[in-house]
Amino acid sequence: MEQPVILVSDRSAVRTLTLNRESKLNAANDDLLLTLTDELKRADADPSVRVVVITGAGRGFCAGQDLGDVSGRGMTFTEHLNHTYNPLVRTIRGLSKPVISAVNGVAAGAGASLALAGDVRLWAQGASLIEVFSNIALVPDSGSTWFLPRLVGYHRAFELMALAEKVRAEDALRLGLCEQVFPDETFRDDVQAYAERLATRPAHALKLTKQALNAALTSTLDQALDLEAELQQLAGDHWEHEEGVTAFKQKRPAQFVRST
Ligand code: T3D
Repeated sequence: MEQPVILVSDRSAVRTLTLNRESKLNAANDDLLLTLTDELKRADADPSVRVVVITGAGRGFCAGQDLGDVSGRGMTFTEHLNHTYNPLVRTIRGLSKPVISAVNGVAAGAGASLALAGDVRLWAQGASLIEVFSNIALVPDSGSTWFLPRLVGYHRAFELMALAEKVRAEDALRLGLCEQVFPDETFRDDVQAYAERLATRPAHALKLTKQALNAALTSTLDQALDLEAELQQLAGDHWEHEEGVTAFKQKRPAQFVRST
């Protein structure tokens, strides 16, 4: 029987979506990309989910486009990107809940873009990232040209893309490509613990924070100040704010998770 391309599992308020084409280092075919996008939307709509984790089965995170699945697909490159990768990246960035890219192993090509696209990037010690596109004479896509220079600057991004050099976890941390590196042996448990901690934070405020940060990446200071003022009203009117202030005054931890 054929394996599902995306494994879906829930623990506490954390939904984990696992890319599941292990023998190809989770290289992406259309089924994987479209299913992942659908599952992200499903997680966003599910009130029991507060954090989404994207990770890979086996020793790879994602080796990018499945190079055995390209010919005869009946689409131009532009059409294919607009049909698969671009909606996926837009869905991750637009999700109202935090998305963790849990990079368990090699992330190459569009897999590197996925590794960068999460709100939080957690890496295993043995993980690596390669902007591998130039090895097959393609242009970095799926957001890599947008994410990488914002993280490391134009020149470092160009070098990584032109030479397709492997970035290992220690350097990724130094360069700001990830927030935390965990030992390989405990990686999946460490990711779960991190995600559960994030799930206790105020979901509504984080949704607005994500909205503000995404907008700020392409806005002026004036626009950012205006949007902050608008979103702060929404946050201030929400019960989470009242709970946070009350908890502070009562010298107890705030309880931001409520059964509705
Ligand atoms: O719309 C469009 O099509 C444009 C979009 C493009 C987006 C892209 O992502 S373009 C970039 C595509 N990806 C690549 O070029 C990466 C190719 N893979 C590699 O360079 C290497 O496999 C890695 C550096 C990722 C890992 O190397 P290593 O030595 O750890 O593993 P390996 O032995 O090369 O790979 C293990 C298996 O996975 C192997 O299969 P085998 O020989 O054991 O049967 C290998 O063929 C397979 N595999 C790895 N990457 C891909 C793949 N199979 C198909 N497609 C792959 N991308």
